[in-house]
Formats: sequence, structure tokens, C-alpha cells
Amino acid sequence: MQTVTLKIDGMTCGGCVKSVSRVLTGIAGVQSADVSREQAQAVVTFDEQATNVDALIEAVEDAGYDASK
Ligand code: 9UX
Repeated sequence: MQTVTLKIDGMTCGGCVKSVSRVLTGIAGVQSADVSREQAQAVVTFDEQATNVDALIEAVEDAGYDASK
């Protein structure tokens, strides 16, 4: 398992937090995602055999938010 903190911009309400959480936890290999609007970040723990940081970022961006490492 690997844990990464992603910077996420564009979450403007609690619904956004739920959306980002759903997107991240829906990715195969993601074990947990702790998303904070106040901190504009997501702490994600994932199996590096199943996915990678770039895929996490891409999924969040596809959902309409700005993500970076
Ligand atoms: Mo709130 Mo976010 O109405 O994508 S859910 S702004």
C-alpha cells in the first residue's frame, strides 16, 4: 500500500467532497480516501500493484476538479 496526498481545487460544497470521495474509492485498488474541502486535498491509500498516482489524478480531473500531487 502507498499513501499519497493530492491537492484538489474546485471543491466548493460538501457535495463535491462526496463526489471526489466516490470517484476515488471507485477506482480498483483504492483502499481509502480522506477528502477535505477545507484543506483542498485528498489523502488516498492505494495498492500500487492495481493503480497509480497519475490514474488517481486523471480520475479526479475527469470528474471536473483540478488535481495535482
Ligand atoms: Mo455542490 Mo460541487 O452544489 O461539484 S456538489 S458545488
